[in-house]
Amino acid sequence: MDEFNTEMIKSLMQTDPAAAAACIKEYLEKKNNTPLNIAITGESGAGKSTFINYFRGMTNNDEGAAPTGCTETTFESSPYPHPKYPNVVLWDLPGIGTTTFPADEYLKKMGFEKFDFFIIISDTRFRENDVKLAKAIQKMEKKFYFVRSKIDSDLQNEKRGKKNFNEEETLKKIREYCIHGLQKEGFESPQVFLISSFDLHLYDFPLLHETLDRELPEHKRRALLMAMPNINLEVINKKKKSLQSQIKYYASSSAAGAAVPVPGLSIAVDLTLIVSAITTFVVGLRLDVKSLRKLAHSTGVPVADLIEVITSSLAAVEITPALVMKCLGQLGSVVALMAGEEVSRFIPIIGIPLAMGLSFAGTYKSLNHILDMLAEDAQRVFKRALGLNSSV
Ligand SMILES: Nc1nc2c(ncn2[C@@H]2O[C@H](COP(=O)(O)OP(=O)(O)O)[C@@H](O)[C@H]2O)c(=O)[nH]1
Ligand SMILES: [Mg+2]
Repeated sequence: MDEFNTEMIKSLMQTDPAAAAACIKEYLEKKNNTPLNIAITGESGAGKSTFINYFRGMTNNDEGAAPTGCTETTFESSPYPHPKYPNVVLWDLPGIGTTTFPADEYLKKMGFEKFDFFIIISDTRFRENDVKLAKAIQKMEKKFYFVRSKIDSDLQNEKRGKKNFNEEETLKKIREYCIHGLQKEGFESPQVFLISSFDLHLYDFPLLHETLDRELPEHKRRALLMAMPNINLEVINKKKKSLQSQIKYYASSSAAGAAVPVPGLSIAVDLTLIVSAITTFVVGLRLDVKSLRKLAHSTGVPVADLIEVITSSLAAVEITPALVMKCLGQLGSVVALMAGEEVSRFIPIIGIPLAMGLSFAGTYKSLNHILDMLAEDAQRVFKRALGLNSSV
């Protein structure tokens, strides 16, 4: 089902709650698996593969990383799915300069239709090939974004040679130089994003995310957001809000497919669904063990220091039904089962019978409470990681 079919769910809830639960689950799964295909193009050595790796929360040396620092020999695009969100795929395109194709031919060979947008990377000013490509992409009614890479090394070089080095001014100079070059090639008011793939939280990468977020179709935004590294507190907060908006579905499905009575909640809920909801939160907020280890590695902050600031018992561990049972049991007394405003509004819409409604409200409140705790943990981890070292 593409859209949430409230009427169908409502009648199913009365006749066959388990089928209703399955339907809601399918809806959630589909919504969480929206494909997003991002094409990364630019000349050989521009930093495409490195960007693809760091965007996916990897380093150039990780298993499954796109090979870097090599001469491009094959004329093929390679897909690199995000390790946590395989619906989000970054495509490593060969530099158009390594071929003899004109831009439109190149795009056809790359299968341009499947891409949601293009990122054109250059580690210097944009060259003729980049411009031809951008114009061809425009003609095919697709979006493109100019990214100027390796800003960290520009800044370092500039610092070395100058007494009164000013970062802001240097950035402005590079930006203007790129924009000016593009204007000469016939782009009226081009936008250029300055980035360092090793430090995605710095320079213009956050702005690139904001821009993409604004220009992508509604249903694709979530896919991009969840795949984004935690570059700032705002992204963490947006992830929280996005996860929050799905809790009502988890809760209604869990109540409808009721199975296990949880101590303290005094009503039956489907624990596997709650486990899966919490796992989604933990992974989305990058509080799983693997993400924390990677963060520790890239920032040089020991993983124990990151774990130290975590207060919830659900982060940095494997989420099991037993653990969730324990946590919900403890929450049972804390979280009132009284339905909040959003809860009472949602229950009649979806047609949940009263007894289930109680369990819905319990699950809803508990999941909200858990998400709040996890989002706070994610913010603390972010601050702790950034406090001592600047790279994320
Ligand atoms: N300092 C710095 N070096 C980078 C950055 N991105 C890529 N590189 C280096 O530039 C070289 C070429 O990068 P690569 O990703 O292989 O470029 P590709 O040929 O476009 O895929 C490698 O040695 C990278 O380590 C960056 O943001 N900063
Ligand atoms: Mg490459």
